[in-house]
Amino acid sequence: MTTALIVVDVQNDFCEGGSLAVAGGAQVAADVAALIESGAYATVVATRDHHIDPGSHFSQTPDYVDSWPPHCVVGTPGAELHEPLRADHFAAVFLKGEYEAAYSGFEGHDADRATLARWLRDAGVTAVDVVGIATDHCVRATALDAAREGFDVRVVEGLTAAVDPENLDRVRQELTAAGVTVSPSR
Ligand code: VGL
Repeated sequence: MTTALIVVDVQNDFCEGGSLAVAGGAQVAADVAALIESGAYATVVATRDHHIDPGSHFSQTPDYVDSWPPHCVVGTPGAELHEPLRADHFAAVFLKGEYEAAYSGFEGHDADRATLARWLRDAGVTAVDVVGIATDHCVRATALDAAREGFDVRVVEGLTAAVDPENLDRVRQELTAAGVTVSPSR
């Protein structure tokens, strides 16, 4: 079994100081960078929110459920990976959401227009560990799609940060029901 690490949306706008800051985001960036540098995974990929004009996904009066303050706009610092994460930590980066909301990394594409599912299969990956931001939105959606695509999926909750921690019980149940393992740590 070849397990890849999928690092979801650890971008400046989702970390402290960003336009859609999620508490604990910067800690996730530091911990995930250390994990990658430990060499624990032979295959590591990232997803990035990559908005140009995503319609009603952006709002000046966001409900923080279906609409959000503008974030991760292409070409702005908020769209960049949060340090100490760097592009060269990743074998491929999947961009999503140019003109619509795209919570799942499986909606994205890399520089060669490969989808995440295709790329992982071509790399011989059968299992994925999913970490990143936000547990209750893009991590959730990416993990659910990974399970639908037939991968063996684990969410490492201690390496994620949630928009609303009150969502976590529901999200854990939903993931578990879909066959995803949720573990506190690696
Ligand atoms: C996300 C809210 C809006 C995420 C993205 O990365 O989880 N959350 N857009």
